[in-house]
Amino acid sequence: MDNNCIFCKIVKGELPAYRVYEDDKVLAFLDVKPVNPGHTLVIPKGHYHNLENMPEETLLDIIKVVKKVGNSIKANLALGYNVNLNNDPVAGQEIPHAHFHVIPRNPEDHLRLWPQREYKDGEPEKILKMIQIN
Ligand code: DGP
Repeated sequence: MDNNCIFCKIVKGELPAYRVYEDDKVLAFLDVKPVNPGHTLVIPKGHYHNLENMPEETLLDIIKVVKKVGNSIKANLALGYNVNLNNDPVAGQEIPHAHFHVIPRNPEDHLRLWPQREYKDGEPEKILKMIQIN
């Protein structure tokens, strides 16, 4: 737990939240500024900054809850959903307590996500050398 962390305060019940699901390790609650209604954040109850800091068992606990939330959204609210984790400030992470966004999607939301681009000649090979895992 981090006493200055908003999400830790939500876990402890010191700040209010609309709780979609919780168990002893994971909490899912409505995002206060939803992309679409039902936009849910799934967080570990323990304080971890980002994906790399989280133990694999914790990640497994969380992804199971992401699936539960996704199932409920698809059964009751939307045709599908996006799962997103903004990892680090440069990627848009504002709250330094790792969280998955589960965002309900319907055709009429007209949301267009990623702008896309083409690779230049030789670029994929160069990038692959940088990030390939051996
Ligand atoms: P990110 O940019 O990935 O760190 O997303 C943070 C999300 O958290 C953002 O969509 C808004 C949401 N949020 C921030 N503060 C609160 C809060 O106090 N309560 C709730 N329910 N959501 C919050």
